[in-house]
Amino acid sequence: ARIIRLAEYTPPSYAIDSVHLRFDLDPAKTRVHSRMAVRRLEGAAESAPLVLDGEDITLLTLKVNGEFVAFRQDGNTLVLDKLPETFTLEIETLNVPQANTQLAGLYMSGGAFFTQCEAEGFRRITYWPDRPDVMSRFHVTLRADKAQYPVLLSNGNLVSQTDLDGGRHEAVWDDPFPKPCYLFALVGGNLVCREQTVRAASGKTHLLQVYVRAGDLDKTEHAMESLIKAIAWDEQRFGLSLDLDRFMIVAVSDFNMGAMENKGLNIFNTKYVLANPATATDADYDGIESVVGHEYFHNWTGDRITCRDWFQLSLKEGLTVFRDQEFSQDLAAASGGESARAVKRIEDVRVLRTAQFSEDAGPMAHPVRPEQYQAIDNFYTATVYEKGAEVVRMMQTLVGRAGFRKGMDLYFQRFDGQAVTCDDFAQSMADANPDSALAQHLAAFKRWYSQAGTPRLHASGALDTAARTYTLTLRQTLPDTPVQTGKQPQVIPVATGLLDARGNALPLWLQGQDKGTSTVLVLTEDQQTFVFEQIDAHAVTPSLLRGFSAPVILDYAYTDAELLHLLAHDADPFNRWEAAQRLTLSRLLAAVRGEALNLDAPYLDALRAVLRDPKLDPAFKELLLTPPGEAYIAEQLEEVDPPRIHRARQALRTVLARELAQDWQTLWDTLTPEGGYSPDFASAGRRALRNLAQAHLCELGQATWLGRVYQRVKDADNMTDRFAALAALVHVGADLTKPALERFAAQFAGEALVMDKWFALQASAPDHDGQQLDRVRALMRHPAFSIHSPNRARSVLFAYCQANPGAFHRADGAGYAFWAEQVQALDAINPQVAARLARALDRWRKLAPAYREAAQQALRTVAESATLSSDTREIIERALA
Ligand code: BAL
Ligand code: ZN
Repeated sequence: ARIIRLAEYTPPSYAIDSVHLRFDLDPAKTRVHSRMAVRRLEGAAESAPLVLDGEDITLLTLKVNGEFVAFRQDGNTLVLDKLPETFTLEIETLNVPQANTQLAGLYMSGGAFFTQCEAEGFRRITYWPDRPDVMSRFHVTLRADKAQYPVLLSNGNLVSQTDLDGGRHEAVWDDPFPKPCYLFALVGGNLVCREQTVRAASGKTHLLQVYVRAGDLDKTEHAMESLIKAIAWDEQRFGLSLDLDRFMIVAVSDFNMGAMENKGLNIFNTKYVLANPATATDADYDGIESVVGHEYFHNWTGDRITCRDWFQLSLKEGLTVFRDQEFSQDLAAASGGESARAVKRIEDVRVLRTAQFSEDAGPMAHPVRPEQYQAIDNFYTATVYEKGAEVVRMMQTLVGRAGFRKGMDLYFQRFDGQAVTCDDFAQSMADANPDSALAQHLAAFKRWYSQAGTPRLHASGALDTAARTYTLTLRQTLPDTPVQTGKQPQVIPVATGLLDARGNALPLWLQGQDKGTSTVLVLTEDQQTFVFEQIDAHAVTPSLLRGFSAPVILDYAYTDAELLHLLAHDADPFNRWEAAQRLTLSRLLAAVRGEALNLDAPYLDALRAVLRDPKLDPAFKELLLTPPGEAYIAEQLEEVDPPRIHRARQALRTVLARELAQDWQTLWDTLTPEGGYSPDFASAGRRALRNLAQAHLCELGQATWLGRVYQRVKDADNMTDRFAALAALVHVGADLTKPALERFAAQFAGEALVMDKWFALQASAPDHDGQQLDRVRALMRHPAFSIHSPNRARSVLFAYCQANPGAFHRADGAGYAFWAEQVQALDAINPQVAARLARALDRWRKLAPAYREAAQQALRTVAESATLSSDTREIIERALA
């Protein structure tokens, strides 16, 4: 397949200033007529050809200024030569939406029409220069049978709706903002909507709509509330107002991604829209709030200012993830105080360290701004999104919140309405804050965009009581990654505090300056020392990288005593959590190495003290008592035996269940619900901790507990508690598991999202008896399973191959053979989803030999299949390279 390189970027030769699109929608034959006003751009040669992309569509007619003209076909592109400076280009194509199983372009779901155009779906609708730096005014006419498709939506404002002959009708939409084609969307179907008019701070009123299938309207309140909060937050925090009269969200059950920020017409996976207490968990409520926020925030960071090319994807994604993280933190803090902010931060860092750090250490390692790709869909990654967000967060750390706002203002002042680059964003931040460390070290800072790999931050400290100094030495190393070696130092902000022996925060003096009790040290060289003065202490424990101030691996030789000290006293809640994680991790790693699991009294006492501390949030306690995940543990090892990791982690849970049994019981008794279900931060935290207690109590295997939990599956008044109870039974593999699962399935057979959870829970269950793969195969034979539905495929295949390492990795290779089968089966249907599943073997080289050989064999099997998509081929080739 062709490799696309950033270094080969050239600007477009032609602009399409406006386009009139007309769709005659029909599942079997949709005609798409497109009339474009085209203009040769300044700087382009008179002989410059116009290159149009197209894929899986039939060209019916092509006219320039009303005349049929000759054109060349080059693979999937049409090339037009000898063009006038300005002209009208008319193209008619035929689409077959019902045959579109890739869910990119125009497709059907549940008898309705939907589109997904990012990144390169528009070319599956009509011929077009499918690149984000071609921005056009879209005017769209939709025609369809009125009875079957009463709702016809596109971007922007509704101009007219008219009945046509033959039971058809027409809707005309006009989007006042020029946009790249990846932001185009249409929806046609039998949908209902919740709507609300809101008045923004600017005084303007806006119509907000959330469209769903009939029967789901009672699950739209939270999405609507989240949207309203997002609008208010963006005005308040960034001075960015909604620029459209109407803003629509449409839910669809078959969707490759989470959601899509099409201008004024966001299309969402139902998973991120639909919620009521009976069907959605607290995590679902949180996910909806953050994804609704995310897509809404794209309206400015993505839609008003978009990417020049797809290498710049993090320009909009890293920034928008940062914005949605800040939104969730601000909302949590508004109801749960500052410690709620820390809880959100910990949750985000957990995702980053699990998904992104492993990506950065594996065959798919790529910079936040990748330099090459075969299939851009493969680069919607944790690196571009989550590490990209960390890069933006470090900018905020270096210039301060107010400085960051100034940088955002300058960015919009300079680039509103344009398609730009990551450099443009960083330059705006630096220029708005000329005295900042960011401006001073901009070139070095921007290596975060160009260098792949997770930096290691090596720290060591020396106390000199005679000189009253504490000298902290920081050194950074950056590993080689595929195709990148010999890296340069990056700019690493290290938020730091120092604790004395009693746990008090020491005043920080650096070069005669008073830095309070927490300061950001900025490491810009390979190695630097920072000398804290006026230190009056006999012992100093450094609290480093507070709030996880940079996406690095911190190497500091903490003793257990120091970690227990930080866990007990650190003013930074993130580092209290981190200290507990480190204490737990070192015990787990010893167990994985084969040592007896030793949960010593000081460690257990520290955990008990946390559980009993009335000042700590339940949500924080829950995070602190949850051991690092299996994938994260695996990353700490040179050679990985996944079932062994699973057993070690399970053994730890069992000991924690036993040793802290009284505390779990107390938590269970005292964290009883207060009033009816509400997804707010405090209530969700109480449920999370109570359900963690319940899971541990079930580990003890007492019949009374298992019976009580079975009863909760039957009568819990909300899905969070019901599902936690079911999960506890599945996890321990109790006799009651089977009836509980059956009862649950009977009750929620009509709720697709709940059934996704039911499938995923079983597919990710521990392999108690060596039969787990057979159970997964049985799940695939369930009448409600369909590999065509991405959510359902993810709920079984991904839950087993990616989220269940202890069961998936088998020395006999049966898990890998299953994976190979499913990757190939999915690839023929939906390459984007298949390529994601393909990544389950990213880290095969780290596996212990028996697994490794079997995994390599499975990878080779997939590599040898003749019909592989470029999406999946790229992943497999990189894994084997
Ligand atoms: N732009 C693709 C989906 C998202 O990141 O919002
Ligand atoms: Zn996004």
